[in-house]
Amino acid sequence: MDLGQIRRGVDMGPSAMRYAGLIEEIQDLGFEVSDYGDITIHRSTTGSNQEQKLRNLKEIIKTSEELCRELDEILTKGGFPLVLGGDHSISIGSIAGIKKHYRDLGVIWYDAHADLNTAETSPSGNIHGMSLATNLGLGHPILTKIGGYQPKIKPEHIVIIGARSIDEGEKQLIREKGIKVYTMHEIDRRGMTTIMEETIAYFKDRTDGVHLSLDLDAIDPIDAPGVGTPVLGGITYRESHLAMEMLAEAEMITSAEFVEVNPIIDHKNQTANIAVELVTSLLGKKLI
Ligand code: 6HN
Ligand code: MN
Ligand code: MN
Ligand code: MN
Repeated sequence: MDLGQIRRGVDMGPSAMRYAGLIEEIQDLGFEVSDYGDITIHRSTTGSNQEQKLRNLKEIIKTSEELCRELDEILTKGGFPLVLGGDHSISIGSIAGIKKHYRDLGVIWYDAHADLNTAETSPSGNIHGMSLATNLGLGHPILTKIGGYQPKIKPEHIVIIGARSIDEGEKQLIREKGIKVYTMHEIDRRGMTTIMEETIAYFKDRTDGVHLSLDLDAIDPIDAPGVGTPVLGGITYRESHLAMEMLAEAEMITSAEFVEVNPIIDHKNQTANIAVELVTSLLGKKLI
């Protein structure tokens, strides 16, 4: 889906990751893979595109409800859901389906942005910048109630990692709700090892499952250029592998999504390749 923002192409992200060998790489690790295929997106050619404050709201709701049902089904069958984006608005549907299976779901939001806007604070009207707020139960009720309930996530069950572009309204919300954020400043200053150790310890006693929502724009655009909203000064390629490897070692992650890969902007599928590599590190691939 690419309806959560304006730049076209991010709906091709899942194909790019499949072409980069995602399924084969996961199978090589010894897992059985069921590819549920793509969800059909109903892009309206008229009408709701004109909605400035919540662009493509109706279509995003439809897609989110469907994604929610599919993830509910995968978890009921005992699978590990791995969701491929698409822009970050897909996390509204994915977390709606996943949270049904946990009492206290933790979320790691690995992103250059906080995605904590609502229609009132958003500078763009793009719903991908509102997805974490929606999961907190903030914003338009038709969005926050996907799956028939809200909120999905408590503020104390969120850790944001890699943030470096946060809007004024989002800063206010972070302070107000006391959301844990490791900005690039903390990562530079204290190192990824410490940040991941703290994140893992933080979730250990608080949650009964942890979802990783990884926006490829968390990574520096030098390494991951194929994203719609690049921000200079990001997490390095190697730091990102380290983060995934530490999560794998902690056996903490119960579901994941990799979003915002845009092949039109990418160089030779580099960003999709990195996404696939990070998936394999998250699933336990070791260097030796
Ligand atoms: N993403 N904060 C900006 C906005 O429009 O709300 C950018 C959001 C980017 C969202 O990367 O998932
Ligand atoms: Mn391969
Ligand atoms: Mn995001
Ligand atoms: Mn982002």
